[in-house]
Amino acid sequence: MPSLFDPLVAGRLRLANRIVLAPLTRNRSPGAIPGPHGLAYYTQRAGAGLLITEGTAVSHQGQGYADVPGLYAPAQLQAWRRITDAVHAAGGTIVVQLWHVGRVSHTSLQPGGAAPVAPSAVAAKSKTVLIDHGTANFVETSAPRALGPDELPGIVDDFRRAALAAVQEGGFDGVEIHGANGYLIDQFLKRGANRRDDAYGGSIEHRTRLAFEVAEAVAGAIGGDRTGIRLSPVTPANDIDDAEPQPLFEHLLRRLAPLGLAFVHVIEGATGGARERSERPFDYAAARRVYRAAGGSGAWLVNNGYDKALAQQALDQGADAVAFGRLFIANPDLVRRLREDAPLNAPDRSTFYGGGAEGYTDYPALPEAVATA
Ligand code: 8OZ
Repeated sequence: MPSLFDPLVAGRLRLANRIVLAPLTRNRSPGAIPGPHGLAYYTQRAGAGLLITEGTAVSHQGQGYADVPGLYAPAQLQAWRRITDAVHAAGGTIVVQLWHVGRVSHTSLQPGGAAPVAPSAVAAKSKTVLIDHGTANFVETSAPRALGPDELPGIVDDFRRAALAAVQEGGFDGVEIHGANGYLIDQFLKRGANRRDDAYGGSIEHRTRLAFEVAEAVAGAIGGDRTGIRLSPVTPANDIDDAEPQPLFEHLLRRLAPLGLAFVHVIEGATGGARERSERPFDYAAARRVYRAAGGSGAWLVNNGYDKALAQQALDQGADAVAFGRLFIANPDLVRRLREDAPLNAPDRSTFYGGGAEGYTDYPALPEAVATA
């Protein structure tokens, strides 16, 4: 059985170990341009086998939070390029998370102050973050309008174009499609948000269409072997729900299998919360078997509330790598700390969203080992 510290080949990605930086929204990119401290933040964490960036909007319409970065303007791509160059110089591998929030947005963040877009005109009972004079405030999301069928090719194309720009101009090693946590792709997947009766709503086949078309377009543009996707079968995040997640996600995984993706990244349970939801049971091992039986060879990456022991147990049970969020916020040298069973810094929630270097790049690494003569 591999250990967390063994290397992993995931498609075209070469991971030095199986400890992954989870994608983490930090709201420190004013003007949607990766901010001044992002370079240090990612470079400090380059010891991870793989760094997955924070959610990064594929289009202005895909924006739903204050001060999160994008991939749709030259200045954004240039700022990312400086970060990816620094991560590569530090020996790291980095993919960008492609994000369209759908209905989890606010008119003040949308082009022309328009309503956010969604599969159906059903508001999410959830909040987003706006920043006012440097202070992060949680506000209700705005009522969305339903996307017309003629608009969906454009959204698929936004993901494709962003993926291509990410690797060609941003210097990324690949991308992760954000298909999780109640954002646009997850909104199409799940009945709670998708009330459509066209080719993108209703049956499981129809509800998985957008996720598949995005994955197919991105894989077609940059190669499946440097494309991953993040899924959260049962999370209630952003007011998302589906009463029958098992057949839904097994169908999606069967469709994704032939694309030759580098990895499938699964959030187990409620994002950032309970790993089991008794009201929404899900058999992750069965889903993985379905994916493998359909020929899916992508690395199986798991996430949510892992510590070292639980992570090693996941590898023993067939996962290929484990993504850490909160532990990686507070411990830039998490790989070393886990290897040495060193004490861990505790994350400070009050600096998760917005602000500057504090709580972002100032968590200390362990001192360098003193050479003994
Ligand atoms: C926390 C705050 C804002 C956004 C996600 C991108 O849940 C997010 C997110 C998390 O995937």
